[in-house]
Amino acid sequence: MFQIHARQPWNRPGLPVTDESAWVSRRQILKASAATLGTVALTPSALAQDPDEQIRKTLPPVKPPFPVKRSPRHLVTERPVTPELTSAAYNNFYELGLSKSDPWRNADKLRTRPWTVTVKGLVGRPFEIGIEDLLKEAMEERVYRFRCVEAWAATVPWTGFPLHRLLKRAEPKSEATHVRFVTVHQKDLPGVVAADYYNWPYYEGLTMAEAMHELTLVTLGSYGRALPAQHGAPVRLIVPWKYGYKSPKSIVTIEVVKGQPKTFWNDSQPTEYSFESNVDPKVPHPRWSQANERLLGSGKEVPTRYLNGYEKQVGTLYR
Ligand SMILES: Nc1nc2c(c(=O)[nH]1)N[C@H]1C(S)=C(S)[C@@H](COP(=O)(O)O)O[C@H]1N2
Ligand SMILES: [Mo]
Repeated sequence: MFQIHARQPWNRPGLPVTDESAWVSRRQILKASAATLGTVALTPSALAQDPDEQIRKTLPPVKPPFPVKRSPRHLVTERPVTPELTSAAYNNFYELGLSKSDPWRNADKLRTRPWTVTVKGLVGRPFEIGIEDLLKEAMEERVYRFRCVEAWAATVPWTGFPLHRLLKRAEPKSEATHVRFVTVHQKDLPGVVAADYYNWPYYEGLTMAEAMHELTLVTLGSYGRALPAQHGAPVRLIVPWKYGYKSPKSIVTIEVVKGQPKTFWNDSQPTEYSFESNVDPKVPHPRWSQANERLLGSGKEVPTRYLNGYEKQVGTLYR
């Protein structure tokens, strides 16, 4: 698999390139051998080394308000939901490290309490909301396709509520055109320390129409529990028709602005990651095709869908 957001030669870190697909297959091999060996493999030390057990430990316990009711209007029928442990073990969250297994391995390093989200900028009523109050909002579970620009894809049940609820509460001014999002800045996180050539904290943006769209989800949970660190605890955005980097994790600021805001990946590699970044099989990345995608879990290759299969809902935004 290609190294996705590969650094340019002049800023490439001196880190060994971690082969993420090797991790996934190693996990499968370990599981397979454990199954073959039967009880022999289930000694306490073998169990402690079982990769699934290690990953499971990073998942928050299920407690109220989770799980919440799944929305029948937001389902994915043509592909299976990605197994929870597969999603939890293969992530892009550069603050927690640059390889796919770093985020879950470093999950305990992200501090997620206390947590406040500030909604500000060109609004009549700026406000702050604590994580305890965010968790009191009416939420639903939505199963969405998820597509990383690296050409892997997942299908994930997310729990949350539409971003437009928070934006309307803040009363955006008429001159506002865009919304920008900023991730928490914890300077001691391993990826932030290792990749000091990036412009931390991570920041992203959407047009006002995209931000106000019903599909754009303030996300507090996944797989019927609170978000684990590696998925962007305690609160992230999910924008299912765009490449994954348009879905910032661990958000602390939502700012309504005038003019297109700068974004982390576009600033870092402008020729490779555009502001819009809609999923589109016909627009190749400069270094690889986007015609197909690989489903996490099965590894099956399937054709990429325009707007990640959400053309019916969001197509009018781009015509
Ligand atoms: N703060 C922050 N948000 C981020 C990223 C990141 O490195 N930092 N990576 C993005 C990318 S490239 C992808 S593909 C998705 C991955 O989300 P997942 O790991 O929950 O599947 O998160 C996005 N949000
Ligand atoms: Mo991504």
